[in-house]
Amino acid sequence: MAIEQTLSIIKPDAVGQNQIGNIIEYFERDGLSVVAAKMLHLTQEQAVKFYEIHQQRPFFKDLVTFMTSGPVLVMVLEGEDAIAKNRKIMGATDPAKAEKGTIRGDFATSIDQNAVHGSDSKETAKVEIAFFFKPFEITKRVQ
Ligand code: IDP
Ligand code: MG
Repeated sequence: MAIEQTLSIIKPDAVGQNQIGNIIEYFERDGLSVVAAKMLHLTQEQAVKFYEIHQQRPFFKDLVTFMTSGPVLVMVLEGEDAIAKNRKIMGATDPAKAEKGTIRGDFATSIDQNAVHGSDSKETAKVEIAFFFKPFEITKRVQ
């Protein structure tokens, strides 16, 4: 295992429910650290580009509408095995299948309004981090 960075987004449903602090606690509790963060209200163009891999899926239009419906918190999380660890902390895409104690199990209300996004591989983490952050915006933690 190695120290990795991954992209996390707290989605408009969870931001709207004032759950930012509670959700970040799940990451920190499991050893992930926030090394970059910004609050954004995604434009239609940004959401389409970010999710372009899903362009052909039936839910694409709804996904873009949802992701542009309110502000999001975009973060880079760092830690041991961060990409897989973040996915584990998030829980399954469909909150009905997500275990209690995972973010989606505890905060998500439906498969489309599912509280958080997380990169799913080393390659996507790299691309997704670069989508939102310039290198100088990502900090080095001293511990
Ligand atoms: P992930 O977020 O767990 O990586 P993906 O399959 O990459 O899941 O899907 C991206 C996002 O698209 C999901 O988080 C969810 O918001 C939405 N989504 C995925 N599958 C469905 C679906 O069947 N209906 C509605 N929305 C979906
Ligand atoms: Mg995904």
